[in-house]
Amino acid sequence: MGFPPECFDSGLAYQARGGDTFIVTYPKCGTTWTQHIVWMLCHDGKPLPLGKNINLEVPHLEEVGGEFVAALPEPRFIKTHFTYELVPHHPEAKYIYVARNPFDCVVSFYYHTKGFVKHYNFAEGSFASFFECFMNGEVDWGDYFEHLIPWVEHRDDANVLFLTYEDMKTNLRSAVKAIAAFLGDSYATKVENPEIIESIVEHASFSSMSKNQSRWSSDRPAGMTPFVRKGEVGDWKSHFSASQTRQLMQKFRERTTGTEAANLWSDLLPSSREQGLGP
Ligand code: PPS
Repeated sequence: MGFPPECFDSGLAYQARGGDTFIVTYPKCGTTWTQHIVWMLCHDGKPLPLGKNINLEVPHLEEVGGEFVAALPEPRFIKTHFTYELVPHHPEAKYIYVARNPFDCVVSFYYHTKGFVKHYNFAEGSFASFFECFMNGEVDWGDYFEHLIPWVEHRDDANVLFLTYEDMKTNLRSAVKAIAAFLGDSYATKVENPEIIESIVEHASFSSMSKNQSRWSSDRPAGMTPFVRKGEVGDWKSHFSASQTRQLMQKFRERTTGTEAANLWSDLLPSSREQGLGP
C-alpha cells in the first residue's frame, strides 16, 4: 500500500479520542518494534501470527486514513510519523514516542528507500546521495531534527512516554514494562505474569522479528534487504565517510545545542575530539 493523498489528508484531520494511543516516530526509529510490543501486550503476550500485517492491526494513520482508524473498536493503537505539531492531540490520548540516533536512522532509511522499489525510484541509489537528501530534510516526513526536538520538549508530559531505540536495545524487558505501565494498570498487571513478559521479550527480539517478515511489510520483493534488517546500534560506522560523520555531527550540534536533545546519545555519538574539531 502507498500513501494515497486522501488518506494522508484524512489522517491529518483525524480527531483523537481519549482512549487512543499513538506510536509516534520519525521513520526507521523503532516503530514496528514498538507496534509489535503493544500488540502483544493486547494479546496476552502472543506474537503477531503469520498472515496478519502489523500495519492493519496497529494502523498507520496517514497510510490508511482517518476514517479507517475512527472505525476501529476502542481502545485504538495508532502508528504515525506526524510531527508534534501535526499529530492529532487529545489531552486523554497517549503518545509513545521512540527516538533513534540520526546516524543509524539515516542508514536504515537508506535501505528502506532502496528496498521499496514499488514506492521509490531508488533501487540503484547510493548512500552518499541519500545522505545528502537526509541532511537537507528532503526525505519522506521531512527533517529529522524538526521531528525530534518538539517531542523531546514534551517528553515529560503526563501523556507522553519517551523511549529511545538504543535504550530498548540495552534493556528490552524494562522498555516493555515501561510501555505496559504507561498503558495502564491492566497492562502493568499482565506483565507481572512471567509467561507473558517472557513471551513478549522473546517475540520482540531481533531474531524473532527477523522471521516471517510478511507480518511487517508485504511490499518487499524477494532478494531485497529485509525490512527487519540489522537491528544494531552503531551500524552507521560501516557506512559513513569521515566527512559525512563530521557533517552530521556538526548538524546535530547546531540543531540540538540548548535543547534537551543535545545529550540523548552523548555516550554513542562521536566526540569533537574524535573528529579533530577540538574539545
Ligand atoms: S518504519 O518503516 O518507519 O516503520 O521503520 P521502523 O519500524 O521505525 O524501523 C525499522 C528499523 O527497526 C529495526 N527493528 C528492530 N531492531 C531491533 N530489534 C527488533 N526487534 C527490531 N524490529 C525492527 C529494523 O531492523 C530497522 O532498523 P535497521 O537498522 O534498518 O535494521
